[in-house]
Formats: sequence, structure tokens, C-alpha cells
Amino acid sequence: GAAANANAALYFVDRHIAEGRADKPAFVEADGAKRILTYGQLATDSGRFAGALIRSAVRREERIAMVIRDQIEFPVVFWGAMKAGAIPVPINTLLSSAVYEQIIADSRATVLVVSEELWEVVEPAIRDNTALRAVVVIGAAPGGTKSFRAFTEGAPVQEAVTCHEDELAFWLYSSGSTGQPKGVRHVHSSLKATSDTFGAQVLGIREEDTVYSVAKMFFAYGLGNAMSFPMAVGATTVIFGGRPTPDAAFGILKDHRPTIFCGVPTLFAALLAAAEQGGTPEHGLRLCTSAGEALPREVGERWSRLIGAEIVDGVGSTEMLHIFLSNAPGDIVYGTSGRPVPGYEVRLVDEHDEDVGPGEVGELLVRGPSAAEGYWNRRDKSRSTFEGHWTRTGDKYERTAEGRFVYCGRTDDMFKVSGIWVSPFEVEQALVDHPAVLEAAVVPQRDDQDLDKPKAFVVLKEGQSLDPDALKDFVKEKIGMWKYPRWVEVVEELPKTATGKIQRFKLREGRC
Ligand code: 3SK
Repeated sequence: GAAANANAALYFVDRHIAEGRADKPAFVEADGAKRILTYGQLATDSGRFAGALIRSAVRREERIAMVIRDQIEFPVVFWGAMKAGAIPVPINTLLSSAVYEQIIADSRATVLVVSEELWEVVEPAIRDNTALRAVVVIGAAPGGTKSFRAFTEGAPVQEAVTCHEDELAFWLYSSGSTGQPKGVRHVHSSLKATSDTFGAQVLGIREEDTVYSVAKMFFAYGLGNAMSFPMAVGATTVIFGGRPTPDAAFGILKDHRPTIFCGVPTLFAALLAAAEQGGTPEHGLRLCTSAGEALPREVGERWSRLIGAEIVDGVGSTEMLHIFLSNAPGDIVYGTSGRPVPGYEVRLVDEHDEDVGPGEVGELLVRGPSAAEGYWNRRDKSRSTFEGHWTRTGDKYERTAEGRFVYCGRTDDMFKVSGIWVSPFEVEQALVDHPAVLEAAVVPQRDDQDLDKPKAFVVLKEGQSLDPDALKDFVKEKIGMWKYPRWVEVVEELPKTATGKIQRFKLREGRC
């Protein structure tokens, strides 16, 4: 018989109409026009966007670049493009014109959809682009562009075209902590694979949940948190297009009462500092998640005590689409990344690809159902990252005797002191245990004998001062003589990627 239609939009969007959720809010905006998008409206609006693409002669597999803030048009465009068999490419909304130019050209997108607030930075990026046939602005449309309303007005509502489960569905650009952005190509079955595994079996997300993710939807972590996990079960997502300051985040917890809050370590640290000064926020949380970088143990413990909801800390990647190694509710050991998510296998290997044992540091490899198909136009990089069924993560880990994984750093960030590996992350954890320290980053620096020793960059909590020697002694006592930072520099902020990962390479090179 005919193959079933594996277009992901059928499962995540249209299924809810058949299951009686047409009037249920799928997305609620917490800022801007504060609009609500029901599952029924999303099914129609995404179908109409698909119809508008086809009316504009967009063909299957053409890329639709999305520079869209978290607002209700984001899911409409994302699912609409997939319904048309085109490939949505959500792009980070915090980039410079030069990087937009690079990414939009690299994707060879034929349609660009952009939020009006981002037009000023995107416009210079497309001046010389000859692949784009339509530029659609959500809001007021400047000359040479079409407004979202005009683009979609009167278009027929298109059904989801038939797709194979292995067919390309969407791309995400991975910035990495260094290097050039790479287009990571994902297939239709991957979103369901992550919601069936991490979403269902670790988070245990259910229809009654309301989710708020500070990680935006252009980021793989945010896409799962705010889109595929809640949409897999017919739950509701609160979306916020602005910067998640402590005031904004606490306001959302109070006013919208999300039950699941998805954050990143830097934000949890900032929220804790704010709550310890200004009081615990009102909330209805049952669970929090953290990813992006490893959560310092002390931040997790303080948060649990103060808020009364655990943080499920895990690690994922754009290449694997979401989290594959994680703590689990009720079985959390802060300071570790937990165990493999059901459905995923991991290995730790040395530089000869031999498995290493408990207590030894190795590179983490992962195998699971949501691995990307490869990078766009980067054959060498694809081959060295996706090795058969295994994906190399570039992260160094250690496995405890109990089978939990402890993060040691990026392969590129590790260094040796007196012949022994030092994990910058372990030293950073010890530094943030100090009551005056908000955040820390550790890199190697040559001493006067030309040997590597740890150097710490620290951001202090508001109103705090620091005696560097006392901080060195504090770390020495906690983690051992050779690992303590020989130099401590207080800085206003640490260099980070748009998704919150510390860019230690910039500190190493003295670029900040
Ligand atoms: O950085 C992570 O831990 C992560 C988690 C989920 C999805 C994507 C990423 C990069």
C-alpha cells in the first residue's frame, strides 16, 4: 500500500484537531501584543503559510530562512514550511549583519521571514544575496519586502505534503563555541524521537503542563522545550521575545504559572542572586531543566532549596537535536549530567578510540534516534563528527562507579598541569562555591617557566569584593593543590555564545 505520511507537522500540529484540542492554547505570548494561538489556529495558519509558499512558486526542499523572535509566527512559519515540503531554517536572533550574511547565503534560502524588530540588522546582510526571491517581514514591511499579512492573505490552506521519515525536515545552524556556523540537517522523524525519549521518559511532560523556556526556539534546546515537547502532548507554551532578565522571568513565573521552566546555568545563577536579595518569586513550578553547559552543583542545590523544584540537568547538542544524557526527576545528583536518556547509548573513548573505564576521562560519543543527517556543504566535518551510528560530541566526561557522567570540559578546553589533566569546569565549580563569586571561567596561562597553570576570570555578585589570595586558598582546599588558579582576574562579564556557553578560547587568546 501507499507509505504513511511521516510529515512531522501531522503529528505535532494537525493530530490535535482530531484529538479535540482545536480550542486549546498552544502558544501564549508574554510580551508584545500578548496574543494567544490555539492548536486550531496553528493548524489553519501553518496550512495557509504553506499555501502562500507554494503560491510563490517555492518548491520542495527549498530553504526558508527564519530570523524570527519568539512570537506566534515562529511556529506558524516553522510548521507551515514543513507542510509545504520546504525546509525551515531557524536562525539565532542575536547575530551581527556579517554573520547573517554568511548563514543566509550558505543556506541558499529562497525565502526569508524576519521579525520587524530585527530588520535593521538583517537588511545589510541580504543586499548582495541573489538566491532570495521573497523577503517577508512580520510587521510593517519596508520597500522591496512583503508584510507577513500580505504574503499569506487569500492563500489556500495547504495540507501537509507526503514526506518520508528520513526526509530532510529542517536545519539548525550550530555556532559551536568556536568556528564557523554549520548547517545541521535534521529529518522528519527526529522531533518525535526527542519527544518520545527525553520529553516523555525523562521530563514526563503531560497535557496539563505549561512550559516556559528561556532558551529561544531557534536553539535546539529551546525548540524541544518550547515547541516539540509541549506540542507532542497538547500542552501550552508561554513565549517571550525579550531578554530574560530576572525581573522578566520572575514576572512570567508569577503571571503565567508555568509548571516546567527550562533555563541555562548562567540564568539560574542570576535568578538565585536576584531571589536571595529580593525574595523568592511566586510560582507554580513542578520541574526545571538546565542545559547549554553543565550546571554547577552549588547552583542546583541552592535553587532546589529556595524554589522547591528540582533542576534536571542534562547535556545535548544541535547535532543530536536535544538532550541525550541527563539526570531524572527524583534521581538527581547535582554536579553530574546523570545517565543516558532511554533510547540513547554513550561511550567514553581515549585518543585511540578505545573505551575508558570508570574514573578515567574520555571523549563522549553518542548514538540515538535523533542524530542529524550531517552538515550542509561540510563533508570533512560531517565525516569526522558522524561516524556511522555514533556522533562525536567534543565533550570530555568521566563515568563514576555508579554510572553517572561528570562533565570535564570541551575537548579543546582541557589542559594539563604537572602532567595531570585539569578540567576547567571543576575549577569553575569550586570558584562559584565562594559566596562572592557569581560566575567563573578558567583557562591555562603560561607561568614564568613556560608551563601551563590555571587562570581564573571571575564575575562578582553585586556589592561583593574579593581577596584573590583567599579565593585561591578556598579552591586549593576544595579540589587540590595543582588545580587552584594561580591568577585571578575580576571582570564585568564573561564572553559567551548567544546560547550562553562560555567562550574560553577568547579568554585564552586574551581577546576579552
Ligand atoms: O547544549 C546543550 O546541552 C543542548 C541541549 C539540547 C539541545 C541542544 C543543545 C546544544
